[in-house]
Amino acid sequence: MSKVYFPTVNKIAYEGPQSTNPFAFKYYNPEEIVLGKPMKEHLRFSMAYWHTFTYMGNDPFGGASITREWDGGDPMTQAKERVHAAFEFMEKMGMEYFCFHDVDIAPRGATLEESNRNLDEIVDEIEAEMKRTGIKCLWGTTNAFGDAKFVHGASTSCNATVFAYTAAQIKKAMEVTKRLGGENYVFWGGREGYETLLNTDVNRELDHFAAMLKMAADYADKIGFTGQLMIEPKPKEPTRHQYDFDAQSVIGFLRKYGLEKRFVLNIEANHATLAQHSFQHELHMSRINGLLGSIDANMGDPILGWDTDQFPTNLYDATLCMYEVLQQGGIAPGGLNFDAKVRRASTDAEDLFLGHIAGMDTFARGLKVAAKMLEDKVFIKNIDERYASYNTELGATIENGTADFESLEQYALKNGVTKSPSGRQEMLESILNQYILEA
Ligand code: XUL
Ligand code: CO
Repeated sequence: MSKVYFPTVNKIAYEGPQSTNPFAFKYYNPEEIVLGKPMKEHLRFSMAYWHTFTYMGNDPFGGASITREWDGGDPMTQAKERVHAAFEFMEKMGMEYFCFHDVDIAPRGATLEESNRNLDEIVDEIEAEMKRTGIKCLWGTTNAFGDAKFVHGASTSCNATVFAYTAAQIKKAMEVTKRLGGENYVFWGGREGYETLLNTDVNRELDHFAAMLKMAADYADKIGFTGQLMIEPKPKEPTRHQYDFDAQSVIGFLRKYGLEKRFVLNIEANHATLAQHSFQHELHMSRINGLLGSIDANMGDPILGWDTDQFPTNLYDATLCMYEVLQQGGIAPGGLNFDAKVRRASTDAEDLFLGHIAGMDTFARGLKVAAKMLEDKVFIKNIDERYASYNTELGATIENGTADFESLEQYALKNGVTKSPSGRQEMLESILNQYILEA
């Protein structure tokens, strides 16, 4: 019998909304059918290896505040303990996916070769645990931002040897993700941005960034990695100006370099709010461009205003997120990855469970509300009516490209402008409330 890391917690079961047991789901009922498929297939929840298994409570003003059962020992022993603790955790949570950076699972070595060897050894352990439990890999990624060599960026560094090292690191992480059957691979440009234009050639850096992505896509094809490749937008942190600012900037960048057929977007709630957007805005912009690939489900704090990566408990955001997902026909092969960490003062191992339960219940409820809103077509009907003037003869000529300035001038001179319909925003927000409360 191997070591048990969470002896005080049993498998988390669905007990329903009346339950007062903190270690039970109130809304997440994995097998419950919503719009023809089980909840768990809609939601595809994933654990973020970094926040759950490597975050020790550090913040800019203080060091570790948390100690874990798997801490201590040499880095490789600790990494192996983490694997076993992580799979025990996911089994108890009933989570079927995880996401990882290369350095979350295995310690960086003194050389690239040593780092790669460490990875291979840990991946053996992960593979065995995946086989034992049936848990799968949603996505892998590379941490090309933490180490000092990435001080000026990775593929956008002014230093070509850093570019080469980044390529090597991505190459290995892609191979590992493929080996683990990862369904996606993510690029978050941790330091791909700039601090001051006084020392930066943005044009050149963007060309380099695109070159790296093109090589990554080519390598994926070469090794037969068929998962989705995804870019995760974020406007700032750590750099003042991240190149992947938001969904629309990334879409423009992908189109400029002809990469839009190979990359989709991984949208994170807290990154959306850092860009002064709503979570739904970023999801919507990605979706209507056919580029919504996956979701980092967390939330920020409007008072603090930085990337706090909290477990999502906002029912409005979760509902509107699932509303976008349902309108797209699902999120697979992406999923909902909890890129979220417990608060620095939530120091018990139990808090890891309670945080995930809170997030899973919130999205389960959001899913059910969104499904009902969609079924009833409440908002859709209203939107259709709002644009009804485009269904007239005049509107049709504008939409089908047969109108020109002369024909429109003629129309305006003859007919003037009719009264526009009311936006009815207050009524619609109140209907949304009604669905959240009653659905
Ligand atoms: C950082 C962030 C990352 C990515 C993966 O803000 O969200 O954890 O999700 O590198
Ligand atoms: Co993220």
